[in-house]
Amino acid sequence: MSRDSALVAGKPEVPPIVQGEVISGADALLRCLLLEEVEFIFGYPGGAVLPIYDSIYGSHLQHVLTRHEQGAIHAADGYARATGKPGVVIATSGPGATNLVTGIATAQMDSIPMVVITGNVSQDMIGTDAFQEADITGITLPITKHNFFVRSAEELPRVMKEAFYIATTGRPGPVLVDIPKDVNIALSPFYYPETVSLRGYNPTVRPNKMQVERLIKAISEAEKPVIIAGGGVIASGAEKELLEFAEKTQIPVVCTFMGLGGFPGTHPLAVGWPGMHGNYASNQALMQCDLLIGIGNRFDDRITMGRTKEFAPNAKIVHIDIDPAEIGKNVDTFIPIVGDVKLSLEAALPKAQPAKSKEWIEQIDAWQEEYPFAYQQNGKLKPQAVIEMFYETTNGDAIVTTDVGQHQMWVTQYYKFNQPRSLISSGGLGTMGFGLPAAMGAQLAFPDRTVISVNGDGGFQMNSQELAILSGMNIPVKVVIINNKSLGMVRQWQELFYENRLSEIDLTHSPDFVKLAEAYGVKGLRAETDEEAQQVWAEALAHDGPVVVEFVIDKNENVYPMVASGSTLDEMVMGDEK
Ligand SMILES: Cc1ncc(C[n+]2csc(CCOP(=O)(O)OP(=O)(O)O)c2C)c(N)n1
Repeated sequence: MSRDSALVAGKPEVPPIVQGEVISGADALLRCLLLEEVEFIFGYPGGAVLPIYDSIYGSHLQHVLTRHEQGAIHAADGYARATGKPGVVIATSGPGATNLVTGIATAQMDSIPMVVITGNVSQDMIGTDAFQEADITGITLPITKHNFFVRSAEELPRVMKEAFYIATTGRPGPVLVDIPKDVNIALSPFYYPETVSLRGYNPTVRPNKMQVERLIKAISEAEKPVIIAGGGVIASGAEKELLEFAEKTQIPVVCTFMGLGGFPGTHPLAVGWPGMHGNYASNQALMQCDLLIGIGNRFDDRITMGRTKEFAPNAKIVHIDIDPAEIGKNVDTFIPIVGDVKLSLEAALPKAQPAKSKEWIEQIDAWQEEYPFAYQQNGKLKPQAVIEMFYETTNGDAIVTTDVGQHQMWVTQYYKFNQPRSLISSGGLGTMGFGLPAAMGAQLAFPDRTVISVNGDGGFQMNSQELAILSGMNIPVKVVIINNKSLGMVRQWQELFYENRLSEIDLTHSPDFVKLAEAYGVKGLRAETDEEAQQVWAEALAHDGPVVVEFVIDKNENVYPMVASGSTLDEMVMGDEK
């Protein structure tokens, strides 16, 4: 291992790492992180990880002390989604470890690479209900790509090497490494392996040539082809290949929520995004197409509406995915292609020919024109207009994180994502409390970009304590609260499907968000009218530190269009606007 590979960007030189040197498990862990070129580690200390925190003291690693472990893991996740590099988080045993669970499940559902380090009690105490003991490998088994319990300081470097390898290869995901306290203290010679070889773990990255040929033939026979591009396009860095493939074959592209930005949202072949709150053209295109090419997507029930038999009923389905378990999981697949999305598109590109799709594209364009996302002005501050203002004032160049709820849908309806990794949102798990800490991680990775964190008044209050970090480290996130004084998305469902019996959604008794921001040392602004919105937003953008901007909107605003649960995609409720 060369000395240079142990350098961390922007940091003073790390002392040479000498193979075979006898050091503690905790010191070995730190060296592994430096060798993996980890830039930031988000975490929270405690008894079981004190040896690690002692090693961190004075080290070259940048540790971010969040105010809650959940803040730490979502921040690491936001860093990973913004950069494509693994996010790293550390927590102590017991409650520290269990506070990570929601964040681990969030990363797992969206295939985000993460290395999660937890401490545990000493091995002689395991299983005795010792103070702050929790079986975190048992708890996280179903929500990690893989997890490790480290038994000796000697095996720690190999385990760390494997953890980074598993997290970042194949279908990415979170890997947990649980290290008991005695391992952190024990001394052992440090050897960091150069390579990893894991029996039974060998992701298929190259697609089968015959299946690629079948795809090319299916395109030549199709008249109404559609591509549905998912998060796998972004994970494999295949946006250029997808653009070339779509242009060459003249196939319109629908992006899933996780795929937004994987294909430019303003491109003439871009249709929009499908599903429960997606646009009419995308949903019609999926229902009427005769060839559906799924690329790095998973036919989630927010798109199929769980009515998998009635989904794309006339289409031959092609499914390209690195994870063979995804193929045929939700929909019957005509042509399965197991492989890395980028390599699969590269294999198809030389043979790709234009499809007979001219009339089909005209039909989709007509749908887009007739049924765009639309809203009516009614004299009140409109959340849709606020999001449009974000898009216009940033030229679509910002990284936008969201929380979960109505505001999340408005962001994806009214902000056009043209670049990958510019939308950061919990798609699969739908985790409230995600948006603010994720923005912190993204902004640390990209200090010079505009990062906007859009939150509801409910979700914001789930991790608002992380304002302390924005303030303390002067991380210039523009934190937005779309305040409808309620759990808006839940209210919408109760209004539409529970005869307006509004049960436990009232958030009137929330803090004064401007004062709360100020209490943390963050600038706070509020807007209740269009005019104020323009003014305070200009002020927020001009401010070079963190800022909280509250936009007070009508509490009865709903998200449309909508496909009700249990309906099919062509049964859309268009709302007042259409
Ligand atoms: C941790 C968590 N708890 C509960 C939910 C269920 N849920 C989904 S949306 C929503 C309401 C969100 O309200 P708010 O944050 O104010 O955003 P809005 O919908 O008003 O934009 C709730 C409670 C969730 N997604 N995550």
